[in-house]
Amino acid sequence: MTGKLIVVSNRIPGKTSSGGLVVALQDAISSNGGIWIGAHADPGEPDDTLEELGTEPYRRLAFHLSAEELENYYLGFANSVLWPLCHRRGDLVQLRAEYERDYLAVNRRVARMVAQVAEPDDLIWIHDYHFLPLAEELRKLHLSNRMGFFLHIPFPSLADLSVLPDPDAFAHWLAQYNLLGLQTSADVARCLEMFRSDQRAEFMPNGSVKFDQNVVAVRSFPIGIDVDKLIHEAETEGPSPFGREEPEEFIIGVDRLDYSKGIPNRFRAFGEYLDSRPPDRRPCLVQIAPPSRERVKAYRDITFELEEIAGRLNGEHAALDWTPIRYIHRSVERSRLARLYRRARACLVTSLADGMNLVAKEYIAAQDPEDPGVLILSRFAGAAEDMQDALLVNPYDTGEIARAIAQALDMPLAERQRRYRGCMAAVRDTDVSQWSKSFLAALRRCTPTLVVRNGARGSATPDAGPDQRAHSGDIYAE
Ligand code: ADQ
Repeated sequence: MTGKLIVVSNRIPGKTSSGGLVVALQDAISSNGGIWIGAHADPGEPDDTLEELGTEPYRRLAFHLSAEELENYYLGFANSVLWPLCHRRGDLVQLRAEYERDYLAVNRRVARMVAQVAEPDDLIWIHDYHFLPLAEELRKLHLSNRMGFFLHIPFPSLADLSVLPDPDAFAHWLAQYNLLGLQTSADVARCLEMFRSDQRAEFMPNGSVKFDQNVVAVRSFPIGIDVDKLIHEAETEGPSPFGREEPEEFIIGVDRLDYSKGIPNRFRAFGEYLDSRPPDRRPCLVQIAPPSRERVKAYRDITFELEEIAGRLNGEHAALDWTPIRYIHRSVERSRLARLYRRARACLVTSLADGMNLVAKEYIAAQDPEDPGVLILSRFAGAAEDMQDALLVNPYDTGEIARAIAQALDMPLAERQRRYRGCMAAVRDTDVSQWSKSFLAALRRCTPTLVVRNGARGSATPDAGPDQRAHSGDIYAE
């Protein structure tokens, strides 16, 4: 008998959220009185009170973060330590004692609030790097529930982890879950390498990891999108998303403005392509990049850098009736985005590191199968593991990206269709409802952790070994 599902993530869906992850979890969470717990959009008193945001179609409960917690836990430890560390940017890590202190304190407080609503048979599914130590804190409160964790961003390498003030804590936090879900098999390999190098860990015959007295299974669950919904949005006729200013031929880039997305190199590569293009070709790069985490310096720096590069390239190449880079520094509504994807001859995803990258999947799903555009995809995005039919590029090599742009714009129809079919099969295989179902099925198969009041504990996870690959949201790492 399984009780309700409790989902914990930093962001809590709004009343009318229709993102893929929200939709995918809706059924599981609405049945048996499920609950979604997350941070309130407004800062407030850091007490142990959960505010009810709504009960339909499931309960949404929010905790408030104080202004100081927002600074230290969210912008600090989560986004200025863990985010750069997991995206191979140790140079951007900002270590401050108060960041770590408040990260742990928020996790302790959230654990107390989860404990207020959790019953013994409930499944608890925790999302992302904001809550790595949450299971450990819940176990300290004697919760023996099945707990699963899904990391949306890349799993760090051992070398990256050594940047942390207490690298051993990372493995200990993760070992308190029953199931660890990662995006790709490369992430699973890095996670297992971490456990292999840790004397406290022991490998079980089924590949699960015994750590202290707990057993944790590590598996990849590549996340995806709500494929049919995206196809529907892309096929729905509507006015041109550009109004009267539709470019003849354009390439699209859609990202949160984040240094991990490799946007400066994308602009430089487009500049190199413009230098070498046939004179009669005047494509545009439409880059949509809403600001993100602007209070962190690294994010302000990249904003200036991009404005500078776009300004320079437009200055060099523009004509009175042609602006090569159209850089839109805000969000675009989803149905419009789907129509933009469909009209774009190519999509540029040039992440230097990326857990999955849903834009790559959205672009493919939005294409017209008879006349599809081409996905140019960084080898360092998790999506590349399954989407081998994309034009794969090294995002550090601007010459290679420039050549891929030329190849995409000149690609014969038959090759475009073949590549589209290969990518679309991967997009279908990892549909977000499949992703959430397989994660929850694997979590249900785990045996709950035994929590003994003197602190000793143990569990067993018989079926969820690391080799069984599940195939795959749309809550994303903000
Ligand atoms: P993100 O880093 O935010 O997510 P991504 O996977 O590309 O990256 O998801 C972004 C989502 O936001 C997509 O659905 C996209 O359409 C939407 N979006 C981005 N820019 C937008 C804009 N200007 N207007 C409207 N919508 C926009 C994190 C990880 C990823 C992982 C996801 C899900 O960093 O690697 O794929 O979580 O696990």
